[in-house]
Amino acid sequence: MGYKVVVAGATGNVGREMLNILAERQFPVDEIAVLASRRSLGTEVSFGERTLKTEDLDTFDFTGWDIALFAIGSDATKKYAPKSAAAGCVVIDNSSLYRYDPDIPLVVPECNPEAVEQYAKKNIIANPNCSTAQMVVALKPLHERARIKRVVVSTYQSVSGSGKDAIDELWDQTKAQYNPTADYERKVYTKDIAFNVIPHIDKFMEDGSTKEEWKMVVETKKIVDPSIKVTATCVRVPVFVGHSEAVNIEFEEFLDEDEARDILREAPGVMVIDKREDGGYVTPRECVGDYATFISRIRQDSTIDNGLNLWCVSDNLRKGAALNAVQIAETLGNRVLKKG
Ligand code: 11C
Repeated sequence: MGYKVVVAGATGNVGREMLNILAERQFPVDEIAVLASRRSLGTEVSFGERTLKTEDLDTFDFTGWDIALFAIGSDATKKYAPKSAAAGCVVIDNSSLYRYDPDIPLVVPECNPEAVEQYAKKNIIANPNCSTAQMVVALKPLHERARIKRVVVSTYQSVSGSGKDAIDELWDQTKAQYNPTADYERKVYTKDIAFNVIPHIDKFMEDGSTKEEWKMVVETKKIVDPSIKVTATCVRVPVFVGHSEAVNIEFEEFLDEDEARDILREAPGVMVIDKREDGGYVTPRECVGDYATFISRIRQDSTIDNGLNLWCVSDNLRKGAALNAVQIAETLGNRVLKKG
């Protein structure tokens, strides 16, 4: 016996990936419902070999369904997640709405799988921000060995993190550079994204940081260890899919770069590609469609006693969103619901 699964926001980038990954990983699905807002109603989406028609999120009755994967943004989540949770259908939510609620677990299954067991307080489990998810997969095994004190991270985030309109904006602006008669309008970003980089993701906070940077700080603490200090600079780059991060880590104990490489080679969800030669590292184009978080450029930071640098790349729509959500569903199934 399997699960009755709902995917809300099934026509978006992340919703479609959720369906792909449920099918690819053969998640035990007995029945599936794909939900969309009224404006996308009737749109067809693929689930393995099947084509499914979307149903209306607004009128859907969650009673009798087991798990709902939500990829609909915070405002819609606020309206529909409590409906699902109250009907007994556990929500795994990709928005930021519930991540910081102490009664709601924030889970990356490679790091804190046991946290799913806290789901019942509100029948909701939160999925982290994409830039946090890939970083903590690398941090957690290193923290277990040498205790991380502080992380300094700079991100290079793809436009797919801002949704489909941002993908179109990069595409249109890029074409317009070579065709002076082509016109484009800036809709998503406040500066040009083609042939440029923008040090601004999400809204500005009072202290001058952005909400994306704040999320990396707060979510790393909640998932790995509240004692870890994180400082982040998040930057949008003209890449379609795949977020990259340059991560500097200061440990309490000395950790040799070779040992760190060995630890990461054994770590779940991590693939080390670190050859110290031309091309012996991973770039975002190579990680698209993959499940792993790729780690390259592992090296000692000789400016401090116990420091390492590394380069971390992952498919932000997969590990950063849809894959992690499906892994949470798998973990919930294996540890708690136990069907399938
Ligand atoms: C970006 N990380 O790349 C964002 C997208 O909190 O789930 C995901 C925002 C979130 O723009």
